[in-house]
Parts: sequence; C-alpha cells; structure tokens
Amino acid sequence: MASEKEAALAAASTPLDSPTIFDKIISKEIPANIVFEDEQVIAFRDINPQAPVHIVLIPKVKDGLSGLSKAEERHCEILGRLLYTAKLVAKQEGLDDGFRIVINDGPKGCQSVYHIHVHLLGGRQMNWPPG
Ligand code: IU
Repeated sequence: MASEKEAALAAASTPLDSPTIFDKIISKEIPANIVFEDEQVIAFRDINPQAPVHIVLIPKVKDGLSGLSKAEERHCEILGRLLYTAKLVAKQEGLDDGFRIVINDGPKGCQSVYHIHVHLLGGRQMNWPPG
C-alpha cells in the first residue's frame, strides 16, 4: 500500500469534482465499518487506523466541498455539523479523557481523498507537533 504521502500526492492530480471512494461508502456499494449515520453525516472506522480509535466523518452530500480550502459561506452549517457529530461519536467511543480532530487539506496537508472529512483520533496519548 502506498504511504499516505504518496497517496496524497497522487490524489492531488485528479479533478476535485471527481467521485471518490467515499461516494461508494455513502451508497453502501463498498462496505465500511459505520459507527454513526444520520441524514447529513456518515462516520466509519478508518481502514488504516493511526490510533486505537480512528474514525472518519464525512458529509453525505459533497456540494463542492472537496476540502476545507474550498469552503464557502454556504458550507458553514455542514462544517459545524461535522464537528458536533465528531464530539457525539467521541462520547459514543468512550473518549472521555480527550481526543484529536484532524482535517488534512491539499497535497502538503497529506489529503488523499477529495471529499471533505474530519478525522477523529483517540484511545492513546497524542503528541505535538504532528508529523
Ligand atoms: P486523508 O486526510 O485524505 O489522508 O484521509 C483519508 C483517509 O481515508 C485515510 O486515513 C484512509 O486510511 C481512509 N480511507 C478509508 O478509511 N477507507 C478507504 O476505502 C480509503 C481511505 I481509499
């Protein structure tokens, strides 16, 4: 499997409005370990976890939001919804002593899937600075 950095560099050359693997997770065409779902957000366990708990939260409708750098005023509600849902899922996962939220953006941010997503990481002591 390519490293996250290699995957991020490769993904950066695809058009931002292309369908991504996350569309197939939303439509259930490919299986994912889904831990939360409502009308707007779906959350599933990352296939390459970087912590004991590593969950990816995505909006069901991309609406041009390939990454945070593409956010417009109309996206404020879904961006807030993603963060609030991350808090709910953290509670559901028992992350009462803390957790980390990450949004990778663009090749230098190591983004490999161009459908905005929030990483929820927990279950171990985090370090700073991140890599
Ligand atoms: P990134 O921020 O774009 O690098 O995050 C994408 C994440 O999606 C990354 O952590 C992958 O392991 C994860 N992922 C997944 O959970 N299921 C998949 O089918 C694919 C990627 I492709």
